Amino acid sequence: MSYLELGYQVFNNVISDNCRESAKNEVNRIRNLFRQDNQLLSDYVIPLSELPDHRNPGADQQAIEEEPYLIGEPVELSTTFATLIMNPSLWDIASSILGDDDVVYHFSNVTRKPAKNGPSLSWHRDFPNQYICPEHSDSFFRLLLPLEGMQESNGCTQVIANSHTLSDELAIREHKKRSLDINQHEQSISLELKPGQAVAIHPKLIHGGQVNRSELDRNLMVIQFGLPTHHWLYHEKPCMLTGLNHREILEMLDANFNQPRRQTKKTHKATISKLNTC
Ligand SMILES: O=C(O)CCC(=O)C(=O)O
Repeated sequence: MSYLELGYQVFNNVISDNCRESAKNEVNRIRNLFRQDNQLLSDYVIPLSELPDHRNPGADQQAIEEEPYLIGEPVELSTTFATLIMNPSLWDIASSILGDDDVVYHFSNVTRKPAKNGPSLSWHRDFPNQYICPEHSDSFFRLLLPLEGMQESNGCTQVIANSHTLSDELAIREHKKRSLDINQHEQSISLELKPGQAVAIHPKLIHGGQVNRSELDRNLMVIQFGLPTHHWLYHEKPCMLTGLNHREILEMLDANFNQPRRQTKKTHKATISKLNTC
């Protein structure tokens, strides 16, 4: 069964082991840099310690103090991530899910559940979201790409199958009422993925996840793709690549990473050059 029927679809052999390992090393490098100087990365990193206590019961408070939970726009921090999102297999998946060759990048992040202290994630839909959200749910989706195997024990993403079939209007009304039924937990499906696999999630599919108290990290690359549109419910301050297609991103990366003084956003210039020379 496919994306439209179930609300999610798993893809095999999406990225190579090399690419995954490089991305994992970069996550560790960014993590270490954040621990040394969290001001340098404060535009990009949300630490675990900022999450509400109920999401991480019993976590070691000292360990989570300077531990990144979310690394926003890793593509602006590291050429490894910029290279990763340019992988043609990701764009092929985006085209097949959205039913069009003309697809654009919205944003990405790495959502982390570090070994022993990884937090849970409340049930939610990505439509509507208050970050980058087109007016219609059928014009975007998120691709979840784990950087290591993800199982129930290390806090894999969980979904409520078929919960995406309501209308956009109803999804917006439910979001306003905050009325997601948490008993749906009993019907959840754990998306256990092997290294190299990825899963496309429908924006209206309810998803969440449990804490990670295992010895294994779980680092999940989340990438939102969409169809070109001018109709938005929300559109936060975009990343420098937001709204660009594959060719335009290549041009932008060439301009920014090869000649950073010419076009890189002023606020990010120092960070990018520091990270790239580490
Ligand atoms: O961290 C996860 O398991 C899923 C991430 C997620 O829910 C999202 O990006 O919408």
